[in-house]
Amino acid sequence: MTNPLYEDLFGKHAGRETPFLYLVDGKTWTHAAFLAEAARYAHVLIQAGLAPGDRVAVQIEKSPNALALYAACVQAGLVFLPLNTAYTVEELSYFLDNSGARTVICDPTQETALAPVTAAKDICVFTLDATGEGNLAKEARTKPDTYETVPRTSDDLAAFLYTSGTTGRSKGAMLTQSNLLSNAKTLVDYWRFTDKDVLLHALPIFHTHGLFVGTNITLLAGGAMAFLPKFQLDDVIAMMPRATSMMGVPTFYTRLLDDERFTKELAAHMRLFISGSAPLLPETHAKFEARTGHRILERYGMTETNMNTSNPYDGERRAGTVGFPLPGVEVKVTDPDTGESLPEDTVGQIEVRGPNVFQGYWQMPEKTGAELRADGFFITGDLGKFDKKGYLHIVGRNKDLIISGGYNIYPKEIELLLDAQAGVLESAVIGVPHADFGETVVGVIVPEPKAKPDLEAISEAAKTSLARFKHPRELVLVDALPRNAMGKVQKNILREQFKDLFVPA
Ligand code: MLC
Ligand code: AMP
Repeated sequence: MTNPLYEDLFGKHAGRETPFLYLVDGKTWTHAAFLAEAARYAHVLIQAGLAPGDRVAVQIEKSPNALALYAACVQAGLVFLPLNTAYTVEELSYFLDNSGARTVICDPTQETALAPVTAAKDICVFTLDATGEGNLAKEARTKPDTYETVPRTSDDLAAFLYTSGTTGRSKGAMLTQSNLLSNAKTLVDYWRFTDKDVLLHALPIFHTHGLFVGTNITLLAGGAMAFLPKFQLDDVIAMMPRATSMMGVPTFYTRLLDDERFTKELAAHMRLFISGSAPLLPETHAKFEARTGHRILERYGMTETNMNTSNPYDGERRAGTVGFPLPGVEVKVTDPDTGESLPEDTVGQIEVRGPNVFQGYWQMPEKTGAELRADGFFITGDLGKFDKKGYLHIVGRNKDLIISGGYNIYPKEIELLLDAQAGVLESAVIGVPHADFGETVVGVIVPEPKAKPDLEAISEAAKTSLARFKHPRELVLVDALPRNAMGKVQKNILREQFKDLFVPA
């Protein structure tokens, strides 16, 4: 096979006039229409001078066309680099610099804002919006609807996904064709996906969950998706009767449970509900079962590794656990000091090895070396333990990370911004419980002596630099930060102090 990822996900559907995407407005995209659009995009990109291995940065709204761009990149041997639509121009500028992408595809409304950045870096800009309009689509209309697939091997890079870091600098996780394909194959079997499945897809397609887990599995199994622009309750409820399965972050499930239209009858025909990207509270699991009779299947993954563990399809789906290592994936819990494996029921750091594990961080050998051991085990930064029955429990994180509505937020990035503001001596950013997002961001600020930092001006500064989901939802002033004997800020004390800010005790 000359391009395994393309052939297994896309190519094998060539000529199929069967539905692939069901849209909210009642329209349907067949596999054939989808592949033709992808082929046209591939022509445009290659004619613009891109060569196999080049990165293509993409920051556009979710749509069938946006997904076709993923297929186009795979077919043309380009490295797909999707970016959260919430990222600011400042953030995007970093990703372009770091990745060396010579092409960016953005929404037409963003072209002017991006111009100073793209002109300075001599980057080629294409536009594409959620309705399939923009200069990329316009050029594509004149192109043939087939494209000769560019040969690639399993070890060639297929995608870069950026993930933030504890130092405040995002890292490009390099994923090969086989990283993606091996995981998709495992999950199709484990979760029993077939060509009869219609996945209710309301996740964004710029992260592992919506792009690789949801989409790759559906394509590999030959099924279809009810493809929603985003998680919007009315649409989810309206489209559920069409679907057989759904994947979501815990916020999806708590929002559904808060809506009385989400009944046992509405969910009765569903085969499977899967949750991941953030901890699903056992309470949500229990409420969901009481309402619908379904036990949500929780699994655990990461940008760097795709999916690592899953509760079983048959057998007990244990609330508060992320199940067993997937076939072909090794998971161990180790002592952070010695790296030795720990016995069951003992908390340690979670390490993962398998064909799913990425190749390293783009041009960051030191960071790669610190997290990816020479023997292939990746140190996830999550803390957990195996119970007596072999289920993995995630009990915390060894990395300073906040997960809000399934988005990862690294406090350091926000602290650097807060520290740079007038009147701020230092700051600590923490995650506190939040009913909708699970956790939300709070900035704790120590003013310089006699200074009175302007909190509104600080919030404004956050707006220009940081994506909205990273903004502190509350800024509080304190006299000093609690520190241990080593001088390290004790965030656990701050988290305890501010735990009732959004969820009153
Ligand atoms: C949106 N906002 C968020 C937010 N999402 N703020 C904090 N955290 C989030 N996750 C902002 C909006 O910009 C808006 O700002 C305000 O919060 C309220 O918006 P909303 O309309 O309520 O939010 P909504 O658009 O409905 O989005 C919420 C969400 C979405 C949960 C549906 O964030 C989402 O789809 N999350 C999924 C993330 C995901 O796919 N993670 C997978 C990562 S991969 P304002 O200005 O109006 O106040 C991974 C690996 C693995 O982790 O294991 O899967
Ligand atoms: P990301 O870097 O965005 O891919 O997020 C990966 C992180 O999300 C993991 O390291 C975990 O901390 C967290 N995560 C993913 N799935 C789960 C889950 N089911 N339960 C708890 N945390 C999870």
